[in-house]
Amino acid sequence: MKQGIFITLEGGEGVGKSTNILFIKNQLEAAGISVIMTREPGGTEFSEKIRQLLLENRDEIVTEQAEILLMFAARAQHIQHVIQPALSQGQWVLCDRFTDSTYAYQGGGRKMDINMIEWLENKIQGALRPDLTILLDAPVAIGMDRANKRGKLDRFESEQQTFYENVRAAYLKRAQQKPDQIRVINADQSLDRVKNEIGFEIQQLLSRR
Ligand code: Z5A
Repeated sequence: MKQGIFITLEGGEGVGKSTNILFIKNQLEAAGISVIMTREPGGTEFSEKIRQLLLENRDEIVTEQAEILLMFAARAQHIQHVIQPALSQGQWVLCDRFTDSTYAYQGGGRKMDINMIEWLENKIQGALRPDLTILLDAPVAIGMDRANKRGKLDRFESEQQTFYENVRAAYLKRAQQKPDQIRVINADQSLDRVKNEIGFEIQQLLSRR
């Protein structure tokens, strides 16, 4: 059976990943494609528990080493139990965040060693990489403002603006390094325009299929 296609959505907080993922799912289904929608950290019962651990505000400081290992622990479960089986059955997988988030948040935001991230990526994922990544990009203040309007902030959302500037810069650098995989969409425009641009990228992918 033909292997499915792996699409990821990336970007800083509040850029519109959750809003646009459903739009992509509908577009793919309209083209007759069977697709599953999932997210990171999370996607399995066990990984969702790790997500809770990672996002909850707590008094004990979570070390960056503990944080990155938990991200990859959740990812290992997710790949083994959800992503890989779906792709092997020919289903397309649409994932809200994946390893480019690790490069951006732990690499860019926390300044962790990129070689270590690469090492973990190779060990945990083997050859698995997204076929297409939609990177929603907006000035940090815009995303923070959208997230703030939602109310209580989680452990990541409580980070300072500089952290998010570094996350954004790391994402844009990655997009430059991986132009075949990562498509940057300006998320600082009306939702209709964002959807149009995402729709175009998905059409391109469908036409290459
Ligand atoms: N993390 C990590 O550090 N390392 C990793 O390896 C992984 C993750 C995988 C959880 O992610 C955290 O985990 C994340 C990084 C870290 N922390 N942060 N920040 P998450 O995906 O659950 O958290 P999030 O990015 O904060 O999600 P979010 O705030 O829900 O963002 P979003 O999904 O991109 O935004 P949204 O909910 O679709 O939109 C936000 C609001 O803006 C909403 O009211 C929309 O209606 C509105 N919106 C969206 N687009 C527009 C436009 N174009 N115009 C106007 N308004 C808009």
